[in-house]
Amino acid sequence: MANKYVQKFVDDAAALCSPDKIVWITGEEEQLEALRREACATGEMELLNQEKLPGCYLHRTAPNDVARVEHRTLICTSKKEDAGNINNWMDPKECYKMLGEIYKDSMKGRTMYVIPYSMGVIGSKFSKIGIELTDSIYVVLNMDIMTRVGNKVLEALGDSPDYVKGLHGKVNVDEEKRYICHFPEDNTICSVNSAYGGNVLLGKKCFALRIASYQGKQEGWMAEHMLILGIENPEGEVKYIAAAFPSACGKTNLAMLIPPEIYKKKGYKVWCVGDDIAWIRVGEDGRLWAMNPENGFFGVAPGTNEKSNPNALYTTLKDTIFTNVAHNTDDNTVWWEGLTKEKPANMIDWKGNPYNAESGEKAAHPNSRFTARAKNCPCLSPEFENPQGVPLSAIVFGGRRAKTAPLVYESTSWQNGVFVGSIMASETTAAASGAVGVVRRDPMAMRPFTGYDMGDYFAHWLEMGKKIKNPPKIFNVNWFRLDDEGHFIWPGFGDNMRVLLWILARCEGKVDAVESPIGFLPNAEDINVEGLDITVDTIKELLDIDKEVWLEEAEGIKDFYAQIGERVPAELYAELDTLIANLKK
Ligand code: OXD
Ligand code: MN
Repeated sequence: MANKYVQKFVDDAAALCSPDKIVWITGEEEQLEALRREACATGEMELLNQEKLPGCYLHRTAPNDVARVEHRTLICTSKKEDAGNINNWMDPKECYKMLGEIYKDSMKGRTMYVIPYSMGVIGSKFSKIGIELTDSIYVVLNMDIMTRVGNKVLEALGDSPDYVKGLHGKVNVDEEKRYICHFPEDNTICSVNSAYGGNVLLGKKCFALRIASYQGKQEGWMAEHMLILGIENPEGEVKYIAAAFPSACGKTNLAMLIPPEIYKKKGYKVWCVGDDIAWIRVGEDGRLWAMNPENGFFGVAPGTNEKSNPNALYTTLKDTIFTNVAHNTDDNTVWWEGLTKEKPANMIDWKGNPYNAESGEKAAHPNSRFTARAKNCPCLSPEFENPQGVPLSAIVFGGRRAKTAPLVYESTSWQNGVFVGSIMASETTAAASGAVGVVRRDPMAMRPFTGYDMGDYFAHWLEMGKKIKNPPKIFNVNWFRLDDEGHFIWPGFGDNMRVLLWILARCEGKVDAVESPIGFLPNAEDINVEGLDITVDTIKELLDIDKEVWLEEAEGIKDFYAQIGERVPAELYAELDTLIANLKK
């Protein structure tokens, strides 16, 4: 007998959407395999070359449905001011009414799947349970990779009402009626008219960030858009870092970093705990502990290759669902821009048409994805399944800045670190549509993912600081500084480890730093350049701070704080004043 609250949720949704059939996902391989076969029979997925890519499938979404839709993502709190100025808001009653009309009978002729899933190890007291109802097999199969699904989750839930409700309906994938709605006060998510991962795998951005950030505020913990990695030194000690970067700034690459030769030889290793989301709590030892609530990677395919991220590439070689990549029809495998220098001769593009290399079009969509199991990742941390998570030595913020931010700097306190996170920003690149070099403010990389007012979110960070006896140090990095010709100065990728090691040395009190108007900077000599073709002078250039540019930056921050509104804590305005005073000294 199912949990009565879950049963009611399923009954109510079925009465509204009128599916022909309801199927409960048990988590058993037999059931999942039957669904894979069904999806291949209907053309929803294609089975790829089972020798080269065992257990791998290709899926294409509708061309109008290839990315998250921030402008159609709503936070529906009873008071508008609780959602804040940065989120889109709708009155919950009005929103439920609007959605009811869209859902009405939308699953006629379809099956509704009931997916019980756990964010985090099943049964851990830090994990949380969700039930997603969906009319998409693709969603079921992706959720099976990204989360822990099935009967075991229902057993862990028992007769508790404490779970997050999620209702996803493809309806007719009409972009004019596409909405991703969150009701944080009801632990409810509704997603309609999309079948693209970020909008429909409700455990990910919708639950593990938007709803969970709200829960964390109520319950005294944090849900963050952060990767988690461990660095093991030659003595076998592992130190953990959580890092927040805006979407498309290389979180997956950093999380799966391969150490440069000089460190590998000495016995250093890097372990991936997570590449996108961290749930963070204060442990009994007064430190911060982080866990990755996900069970897989929903990574951007283009740009992933042998050099940029061999671990990710290896992870995708089995049990993976590829979405909107190109189909290499010569050997029934997949391809995307940046995978190899040479393009395969015969491809079907992401829209399903024969690819013409002369067209100048991309064969794979720039936001094409792989959904791959964490357990297939060669550098997955042995602590991945630890129900306690891992203790954090450092928190790192970062963005894509051509000039402003130095390679790395350290905040002067927790409060100053919260300020550093709150002023995070990234510049648009030529690769994205729109103007180049436009600054988008993205505090803690959470702009699209905070389920409540951004000012309250900053206050929550400050509040957490008061509860942490041994807080991690907070840093900011920028791998993307450009020279006057527009070339990246810092090599990036595996060499980012050199900066992470300086960060850990600071955490352990093993290295000095220099004071600057924005925080502590490394002595250039302390960033190891052995084996690189750059010199200490280049590091000096990377650490240079242009006070004029920073004063302009301070104006931008002031405007952004004003846009967030009244709830920006006074402590952060005080930090801004100190920054300006330091710059004018
Ligand atoms: C993601 C994102 O898909 O941040 O992880 O957009
Ligand atoms: Mn992300």
